[in-house]
Amino acid sequence: MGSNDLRAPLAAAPRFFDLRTTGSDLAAELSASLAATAPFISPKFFYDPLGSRLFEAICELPEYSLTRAERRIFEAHGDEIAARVGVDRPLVDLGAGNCEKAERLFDLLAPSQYVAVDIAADFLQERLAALALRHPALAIVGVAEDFTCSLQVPAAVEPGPRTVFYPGSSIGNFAPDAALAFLSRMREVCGAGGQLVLGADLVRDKRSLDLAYDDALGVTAAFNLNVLRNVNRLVAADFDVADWRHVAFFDPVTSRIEMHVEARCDVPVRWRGGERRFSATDRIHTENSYKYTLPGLRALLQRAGFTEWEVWTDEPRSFAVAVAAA
Ligand code: AVJ
Repeated sequence: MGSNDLRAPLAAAPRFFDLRTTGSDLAAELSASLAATAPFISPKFFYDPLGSRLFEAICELPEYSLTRAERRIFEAHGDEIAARVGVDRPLVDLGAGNCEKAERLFDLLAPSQYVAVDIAADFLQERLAALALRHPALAIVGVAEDFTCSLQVPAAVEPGPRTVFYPGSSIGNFAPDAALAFLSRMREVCGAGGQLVLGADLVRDKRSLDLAYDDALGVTAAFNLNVLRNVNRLVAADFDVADWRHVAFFDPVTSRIEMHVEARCDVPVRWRGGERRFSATDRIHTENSYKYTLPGLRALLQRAGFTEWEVWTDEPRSFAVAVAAA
């Protein structure tokens, strides 16, 4: 209609599937983990809307070099990576978050379909709507699910061979046995002839690893402590964030970063389904982030059944991107 007709190009709305377990399953899981002898909160509970944004802020921190290191590897070796991965395949992005990493690969990989999977349903849906406007010709599928429990792909996802994209060293959240099981499942999702594109943070000096998870601005502290607010919302708990402090360190023996929230004083906490008194210095374990060596990474891929792979690293060898054939 005349001069008002300045519309965005027509884009098919992303199809969206919510495969999350019910809220009551999550609440039961949380309640049990808070009551455990060694209390813990799964890192998947970080990603409420504020937590997703705090994680984006972490990726901008000078101390948290992972995201930039990975991006530089894709910039420097994109053509070689694309040559191994192949074009015109469905691209299954696990833990898609703001979808920026995958979007940077669209030109190289020319995916036949983009499948973004994440536990943060609202955040994902919002980012996919914006993505669809920038890529009106791309078929986009959003899947909200807790893929750490069970990775399912809806029937709307084109069959294999597929490219499974698991960047950012999120594999580090899994203990070695669970990482192996999860990689084996990713291999099935790839299908014969498909490829896994995996990012893994590498072991380096303890000081720089400690700082990456305990930055000077306290952004990681806010990200970690915000989990208590999400718990308050999910199980009607009465955590007061001010009673807790952020603790994060690299343990060279287990080769992992551990994050905890630590009670500053004696605090009683109640939630729907339980209650517990925490004493000063008691901790709740909120995250592990395993760091790999190159031989360790190759051994893991092999044990998960991948047949061939190629690994690229950045210059100080702080991060690795592997492309592995299913
Ligand atoms: C999203 C799991 C890769 O372990 O580095 C960042 C999450 N935690 N800072 C990581 C995180 C604290 C991140 N992963």
